[in-house]
Amino acid sequence: MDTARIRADFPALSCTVHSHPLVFLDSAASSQKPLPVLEAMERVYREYYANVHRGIYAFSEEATLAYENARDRVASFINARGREEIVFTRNTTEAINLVAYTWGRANIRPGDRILLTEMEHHSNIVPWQLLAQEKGAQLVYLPITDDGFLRMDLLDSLLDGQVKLVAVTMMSNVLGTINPVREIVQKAHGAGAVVLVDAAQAVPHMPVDVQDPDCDFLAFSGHKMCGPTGIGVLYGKEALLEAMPPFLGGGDMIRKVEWESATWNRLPWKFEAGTPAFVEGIGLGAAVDYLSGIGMEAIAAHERGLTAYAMERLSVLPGLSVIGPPAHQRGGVVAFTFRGIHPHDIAHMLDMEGIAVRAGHHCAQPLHRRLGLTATVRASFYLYNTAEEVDRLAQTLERVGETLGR
Ligand code: 7TS
Repeated sequence: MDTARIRADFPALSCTVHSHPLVFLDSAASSQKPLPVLEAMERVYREYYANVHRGIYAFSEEATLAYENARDRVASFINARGREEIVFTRNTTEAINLVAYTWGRANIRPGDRILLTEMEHHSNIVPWQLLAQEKGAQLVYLPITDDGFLRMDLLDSLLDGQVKLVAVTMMSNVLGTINPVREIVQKAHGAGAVVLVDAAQAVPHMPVDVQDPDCDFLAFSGHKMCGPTGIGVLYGKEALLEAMPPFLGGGDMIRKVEWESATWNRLPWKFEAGTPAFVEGIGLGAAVDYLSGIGMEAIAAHERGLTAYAMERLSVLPGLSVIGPPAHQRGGVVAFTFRGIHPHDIAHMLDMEGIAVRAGHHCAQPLHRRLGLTATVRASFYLYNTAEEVDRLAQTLERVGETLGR
C-alpha cells in the first residue's frame, strides 16, 4: 500500500495543529475524508441537486439514480443478496434503534432474553435496555476475560432458548478484539435467536461479508469509513425486513395513504421516511469505491502492522499498560493507561504536539467498569497512518510521562 499517495488524497492530513503537522489517531471515532468523496458530494450540490424519488425532471432523476446506485455499491461491498436489504439510516446508532423499535417491539415478549456482551458500545446497549424495560424482557451479558476476549465457553449455557436476540460487536472500539462472530451466529441460530452484528468498527477496516457469518442484521456508519456524517447502513435479511413494521412514518415510505391508514412502500424505502440524506448516500458510495480501489484486505494488513508496531513501541514505556488482546488478535485500536496520569491530561498534551487521540470511556462505560477503569487514552489507526506517526506518539508520550508521571 502506497501510504504517501493515499495521504495526498486527504486534505485534512496536511494541516498543522498548534504549529505541528497533524497526527490523526482518532479514526475509530470518525475518519478523515478523501478528495473523491468530497468531490462527489460537491458535484451533486453544484451540478444536479434536486430531491430524489419524486421529480419527473432531469436533475431529480440524476440524483435518484446516483443515490440508488450508491445503495448497489454498498450492497456489493458487504455481499448482501440484494439492494432491498440495504436500508440507509443516519448512523450505526439509528440502525440499531430501528431494529429495536420495529423487530424488537414486534417480537420481544415478557420474559424473553436479549444477549449482549460486556464489550458493547452504548449504542448496542441502551436501545435494548429501552426495549427490555418496555417489554418486561431481560438483558444478559456474555462476560469477557481480563485480557479482553469473549468468554465463548459460557455461550452455550447462556443460549437457553429464552434468548430471542443476540447483539454483538464484530470488533470492540476499546479493546480492539475481533470477535468470533461466525461461531456466535451458528450457535445463536441453533438456539433459535436472531443475530444483530454491530460492524461500526469492522466494515471500515476489514472485508465484511454478511453471508458469512450469516447474520440477520448488521449495522455500520459512513463517517467511520471515509464517508460523510449523517449516513449509515442497516443490512437486514429480506424476509425479516419484509415482516417488520415500519420505523418512522412519513413521505417516501408509503404506497397509499388514506385518512385513517396507510400501506407501505417496498423495501428498502419502507424504512426510509422523508427526504433521505441522499447527498451523503452518494458520498458513501464514493467512499466505498475509494476503499474498494485500495482493497480491504490491504487496509486490514496495513492496520495490523501499525497496531503491532504501536503495541511494541508503547509497551516499553514504564507504567504504560495497553488493555485488550495481543496485537495479532486485534484491529487498529490501542487503548491504554499511563502512570496514573488522567487520560484527559495525556490527550491534551498530545494535542499540543498536534497528535489527536481520544480520551475517556469511548461510549463503553460498562466495559471500563468491568476492567476497573474509568477512562483510557485511545489511539486508533486507519489506512492513512504511518509508522512515523506511531514514533511521534511514542516519543511524545515519553515526554508526557517525564512531565506528569508519578
Ligand atoms: N458501535 C461501535 C462499536 C462504535 O465504535 C460506535 C462509535 C458506534 C457503535 C456508534 O456509531 P455512531 O456512528 O452511531 O456514533 N464509536 C465511537 C468511538 O469509538 N468514538 O467515538 C465514537
